[in-house]
Amino acid sequence: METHNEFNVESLPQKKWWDQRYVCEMNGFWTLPEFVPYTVRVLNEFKPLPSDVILASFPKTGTTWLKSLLPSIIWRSSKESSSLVNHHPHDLVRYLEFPGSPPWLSSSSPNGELISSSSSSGGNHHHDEEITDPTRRRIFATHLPYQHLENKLDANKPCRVVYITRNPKDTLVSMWHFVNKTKGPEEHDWQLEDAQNTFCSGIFPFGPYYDHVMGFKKASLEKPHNIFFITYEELMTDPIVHVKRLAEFLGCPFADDQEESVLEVEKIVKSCSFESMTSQEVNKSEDFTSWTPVAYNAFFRKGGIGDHKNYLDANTIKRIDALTREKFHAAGFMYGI
Ligand code: PAP
Repeated sequence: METHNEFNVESLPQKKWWDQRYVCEMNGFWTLPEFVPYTVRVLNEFKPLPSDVILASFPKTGTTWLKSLLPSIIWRSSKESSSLVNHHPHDLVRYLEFPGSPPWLSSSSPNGELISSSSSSGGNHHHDEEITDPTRRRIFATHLPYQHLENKLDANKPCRVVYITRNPKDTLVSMWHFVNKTKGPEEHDWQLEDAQNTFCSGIFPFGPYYDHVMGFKKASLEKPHNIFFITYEELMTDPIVHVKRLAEFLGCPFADDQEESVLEVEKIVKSCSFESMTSQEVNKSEDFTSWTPVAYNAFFRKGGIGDHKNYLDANTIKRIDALTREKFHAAGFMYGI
């Protein structure tokens, strides 16, 4: 039976994570205060359909990439195939818990594929075009931890979950860049040293990172038919193999060894690559998204493996690696160093 969750921001423990920004604790995980009521709505009201696909991730671990790949794989036979030329991936796949009307209730797009971004500052981009095919499978995204969603994902006929993670040091560096790029003009820079401290302490939006990853990792081992676990590094090293695996897991496999389907997979991988995505006008746009005051182009920076080496000093790497050994390796997950 579902439990009813009652949280209100004032009653939750709060801690500063940077400058004047605070996070509050909900059952062992930290979130932004403005997300609390929307998170409560997800926990109390969202009922996944067995056909739903939920992309789960800790921030900065490959969400945008999978928000391109999943629609390209799942909706590939739809007449209104969602064009990555016209749509920013974050408009194609909405977060469940972000401020705004819940995507599963969207009336203008019954499947929650797309929002209207009429509140964005520019009017010339196509990212506010509507997709109206109601027969399409719904795809949602979330940064919520497995520990919060467990009841929903354990339903009688569970939906499918794809979880992506990324090595902790690149995740931290990516988040540090993102915050400094998107902060308000009145806010101080987020110093890298502060970013490291909050990352390691777990007092970080959606943190602790390690508990987030381990929640989905363990669940994926217990329920491999429902939870697909992949790393950013695996996907980058062998995208063709993993796109095929994803399609199989999602119940929409590509035909075996037929030239046409080989070309189709290659086309999807290419169109979702960092190079292709960053060449699209919609992804270069400095307009703000309608669901968070962040420019569309902020979700693309460098896109690669190992950029932390250009930013973190030896002591920081040692500190994070020690934590990785303690949290991942000791639990049998040999990843992240
Ligand atoms: P989010 O949680 O805010 O949605 P998310 O998409 O998970 O962010 O992470 C952004 C990172 O993915 C950025 O990494 P970087 O800072 O190290 O560069 C971004 O560049 C990278 N990224 C976005 N799209 C792609 C892509 N198509 N292929 C590879 N990496 C990508």
